[in-house]
Amino acid sequence: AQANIGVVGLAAMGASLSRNLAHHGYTVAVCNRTYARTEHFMSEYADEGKFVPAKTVQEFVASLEKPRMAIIMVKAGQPTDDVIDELCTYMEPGDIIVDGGNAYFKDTMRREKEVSAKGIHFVGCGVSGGEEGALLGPSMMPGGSDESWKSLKPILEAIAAKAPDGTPCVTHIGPNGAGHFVKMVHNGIEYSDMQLIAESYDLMRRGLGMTPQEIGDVFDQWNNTDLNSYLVEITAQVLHKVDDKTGKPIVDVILDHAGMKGTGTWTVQTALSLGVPVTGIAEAVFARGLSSQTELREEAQKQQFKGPPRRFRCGREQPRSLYRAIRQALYASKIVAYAQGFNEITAAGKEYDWDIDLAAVARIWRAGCIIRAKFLNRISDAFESGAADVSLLFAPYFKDAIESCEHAWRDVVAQAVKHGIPCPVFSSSLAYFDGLRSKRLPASLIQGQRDLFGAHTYQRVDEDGTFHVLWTETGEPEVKMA
Ligand code: NBP
Repeated sequence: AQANIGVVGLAAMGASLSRNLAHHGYTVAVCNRTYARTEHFMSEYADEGKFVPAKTVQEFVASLEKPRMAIIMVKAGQPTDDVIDELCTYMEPGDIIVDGGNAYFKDTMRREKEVSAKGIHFVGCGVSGGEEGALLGPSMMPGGSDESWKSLKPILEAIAAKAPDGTPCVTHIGPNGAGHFVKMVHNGIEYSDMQLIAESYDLMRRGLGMTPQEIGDVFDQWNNTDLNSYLVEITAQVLHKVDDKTGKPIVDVILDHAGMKGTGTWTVQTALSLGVPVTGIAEAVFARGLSSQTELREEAQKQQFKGPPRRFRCGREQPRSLYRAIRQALYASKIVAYAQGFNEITAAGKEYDWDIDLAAVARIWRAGCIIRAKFLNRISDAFESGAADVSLLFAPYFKDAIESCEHAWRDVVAQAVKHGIPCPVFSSSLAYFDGLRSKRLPASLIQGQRDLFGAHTYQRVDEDGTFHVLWTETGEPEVKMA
């Protein structure tokens, strides 16, 4: 045995992670289903550190020192199961398999059960930050046994991104699927963050008639505020970019169909089954879905639906105050999206018996991942102090922030609706906030309806127990459906 750790799968992510490990002084065994990829890797990067290339999984396992640690970085789904099966053939009790792919957390729970039954540790580890993160330092969310964490901790801390205060962006999230669950919610929040930025851009572009360059400048300014984040920074970069071929802003040349790989959808499906409203994330996923419904959108164009003029009518000074208002709407909606995402993690923690430290989760998202942002410091402080135990929105800092943004937030949503510019995440986040702060909701009427048509029963405000109204003398609904 010559290698400290190994990586199976040398496509973009696996190659970068292997190099990152080698840059930190580890001897890394590398293996890929198609050996040509391993040869290519060695020809490109062999001089960056100590690598032990293996032609087969058997050779790969034999090259690892004990307890063996192997990180899988292959396509999620069946390929991951195939690699796990092969590794298990040659590994021994006490060895550790880490799946760094984007696995669905329930697959990770199943795999952990199967692999740990053989005495081998299985760690489902969310890895965020794409190829660059994997190379220079990702944010990592490992889930698995305490024992495996003891062995992995020094290595993962060495290769992880470092937050501005120097803390490594990795923590033991919890048992079995906890790490991949938190990574999934991270991606869901990423969807809402991106959609909110896109809605802000659209309001400035179509509502205020600003150019991409001007809007890019606004995002640059916003990056010096509470909104400071990687996504705001790269948004300015995209908006400032001019297409080489046409000389037009690149944003006008790119087709307006947003792609997705499924983690946003999982976040929403899981939230639905846990009964947690994640309206901001859901609307962001649906907005991408609508953007890609090419035929439907083309047909809609042919209908030539009438609508209000999209351009806001405003005086010379008004645009400046409007884009200030848009910034506040963005900040308030962003806080709601994070509050909802953390609520989903809390609910899953209860459902699956994971004891997840939410302050630690916020801390490891401060660098290396796509949603890295200054305000995650505030979020970790809020969870640390216990002020956000029920909802992030109730922590004093965020309550103040929402209250100071509220007027502008309503104004922006009202303007958007009035002028026919869709802002699904701005408006659904506001509706969530208004629902939350309402003492009574019209759900009482819905319960009445349910009791009438289906005898679903109801509960009373003034007495414990379950009740049913005899809505008619015969007990049958009076109004029969046709
Ligand atoms: P891909 O997701 O494109 O997968 C390609 C790798 O999977 C190649 O090494 C390929 O081997 C291997 N593979 C396949 Br396909 N089927 C296999 C099988 N049956 N047995 C063994 N190996 C198999 O690679 P990636 O983009 O580097 O992503 C790796 C993982 O990291 C994925 O789960 C992805 O979701 C996750 N992730 C990606 C990003 C990102 O930004 N790309 C970010 C975070 C997480 P071959 O060379 O023989 O075809």
